[in-house]
Amino acid sequence: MALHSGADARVLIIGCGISGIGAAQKLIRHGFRKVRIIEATSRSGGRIQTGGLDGKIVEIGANWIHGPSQENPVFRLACQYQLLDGECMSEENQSVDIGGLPPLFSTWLSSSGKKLEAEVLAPAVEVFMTLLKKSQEFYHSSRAPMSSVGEFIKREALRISNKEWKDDEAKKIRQAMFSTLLKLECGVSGTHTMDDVDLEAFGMYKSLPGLDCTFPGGYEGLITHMMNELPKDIVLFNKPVKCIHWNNIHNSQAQQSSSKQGLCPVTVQCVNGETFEADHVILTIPLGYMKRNHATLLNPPLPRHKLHSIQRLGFGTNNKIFLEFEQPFWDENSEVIFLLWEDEYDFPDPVSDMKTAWIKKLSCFTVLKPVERYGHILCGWIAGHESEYMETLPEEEVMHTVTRLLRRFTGNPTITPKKLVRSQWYHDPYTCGSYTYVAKGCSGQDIDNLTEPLPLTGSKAKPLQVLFAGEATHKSFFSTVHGALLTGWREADRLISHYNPAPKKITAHL
Ligand code: 6YU
Repeated sequence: MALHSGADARVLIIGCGISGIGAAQKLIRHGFRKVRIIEATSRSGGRIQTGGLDGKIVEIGANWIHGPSQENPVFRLACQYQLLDGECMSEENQSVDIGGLPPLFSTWLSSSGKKLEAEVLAPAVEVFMTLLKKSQEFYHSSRAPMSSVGEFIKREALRISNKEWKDDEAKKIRQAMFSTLLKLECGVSGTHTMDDVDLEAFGMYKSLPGLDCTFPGGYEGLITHMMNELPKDIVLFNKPVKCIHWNNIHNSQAQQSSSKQGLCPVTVQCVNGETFEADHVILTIPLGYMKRNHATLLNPPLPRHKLHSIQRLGFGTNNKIFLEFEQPFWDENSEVIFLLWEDEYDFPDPVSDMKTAWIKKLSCFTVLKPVERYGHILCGWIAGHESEYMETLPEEEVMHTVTRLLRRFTGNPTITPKKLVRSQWYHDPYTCGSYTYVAKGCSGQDIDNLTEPLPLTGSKAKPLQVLFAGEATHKSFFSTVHGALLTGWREADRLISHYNPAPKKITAHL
C-alpha cells in the first residue's frame, strides 16, 4: 500500500542540531504528523551550545551569525525572535563587507614580550588578505597552480616579501605574522594546516554581507525558540543511533511482518537495542561522526562513491579556551590580541613536539565585548591536532600553560587568569571535531555525493528512504549554522514535494 499523503509518512530525523530542528519545523508546518527526532545526547542544539563562566555567557560552539543580512536564514529567524541587539539589525550593519580583514583594533604581541606597531605589520596583513582572496578566485576562474591553499599562500608570501621588503628585521617579523595568520585561518577553516585545504575548491564557500554578530542572550536562545514551536514530545533524547537498516534489511519480527505490507522500508536501531520504523530517515549527524562510524551506521552499507566522498572531505577541530581575569591587561579598545612567534619566519611545520609546544598553535585571543556583559574575558583560539591534544590535558595544565604564554608575550610576570573554560569538540563522541572543510583533492561533487538520498536514483526500491542533511551537505555554506539550517529545510522540502508533486505544466499544442 503506497502512502498518499505526507501526513501519514513516518519521518525519523537523526540528530537534534539546528538542521534536524529546521527539518522537523518545516515538515510539521506542511502537515506531516508523524515526525520524531532521535538525539544521542540529553540536549538539543548540537554544535550550538551556550555555556557559563562565573555566571557570564560563553559560547562553547558556534559564536557568530556569519553575514547577518537578509539572505541569511539564521539572521532572519533571530530578528523574528527578537534575539539581537538593535545595532546588529541596522541596515548599515547588514551592508558591511569587511572582506575577511582582522578587526580594526588589534594588538600584536611578540614572543619576546614586545608590543608590535600596527604600521610595521600592516603590509603583511594586506599581502595575506590579498592572497586569501586570490585563493578563493581559483574556484571561479582558472586552474589552481598548486594543490593546497597553504602551499600557494606560503610560496606567494615569501616571493612578495623577498621582493618588496628590504629591511631584514621588518621582513622577519612580517613573515612571522604570516605564520600567525595561517594558524588563524586553520581555525576559520577548521583544519590542522592550510596545506590540507584544496586550493581549487576553497572559493566554493560563500560569504554573505553583514558584520558578524553574536546573540546577547546566547546562541542557544535560537534553539529554545525553535524548539518551542515543535510538539513537546517530538524528541527522543539519550538514544544514540547504532544502525539504520534500509531497503528492508532488518531481520526483526516486527520488521518482517510490516515489510510484507511494504510499510516500513527503514528500521532505526539504537545502541540500547530499541528500534523505530520509518518511511523516511533524515540523517543530520556530523561528518566527523560519519567518518568514524560509517562502517556500522548503514545496512546495507553506503554506496562506494558516497563513502569515498565522506573519506575525502575534511572535518577538523577548532577549540576555544576562555579565560576570566579580575582586571584587563589589554587596551580598552582592543578587540583581538594576536601572538607572533619571532622564530616562525620560515613557516615551520605546525608543531614538532606536541607535549611541549602545542600552545604555539594558539593564534590569538578575542576580547569578549561589551565589558558590562562579560566582565574581563578573553577567548583563545586553537585549531588542529594541537587543539585535539589540548583536550586530553587536565584543566590545571592548560591553565598553567596559557598563563605562561600570556606572561611571556606581555612581559608581565604577574598576569594570572581567575578561571578557565574550554571546548573539547574532538573528543565529543557525537561530533568528533568542529566542522567541515574542503580537503585537498575534494570538489563540490563530494558534497553532492554526500547529499544524494538512498536508494540512489534508478533503483526500483521505495524512494527517499535515507536523506542527508547537516552543515557538511551545503555546497557554499558548509561549516556554518545557516548552512546547516538550509540543509534541514532542503531535505524537508524534498519530502514535501515527494508527497505533493508540483502540478505538471500543461503546454498547449496547436
Ligand atoms: C557559525 C560560528 N563557529 C565554533 C565551534 C564549532 C562550530 N560553527 P550538529 O552537530 O549541531 O547536530 C547534529 C546532532 O546529531 C547532534 O546533536 C549530535 O549529538 C547528534 N548525533 C550524532 N551522532 C548521533 C547518533 N549516532 N545518534 C543520534 N544522534 C546523533 N557556525 O555559523 N558561526 O561562529 C561558528 C563554530 C567551536 C564546533 C562552529 C559556527 C559551526 C556550526 O556550529 C555548525 O555548522 C552547526 O551548528 C551544525 O549544525 P548541524 O545540525 O549540521 O549539526 C573560505 C572558507 C572557509 C569556510 N569556513 C568559514 C566559516 C567559518 C566557520 N566558523 C566557525 C566559527 C565558529 C567560531
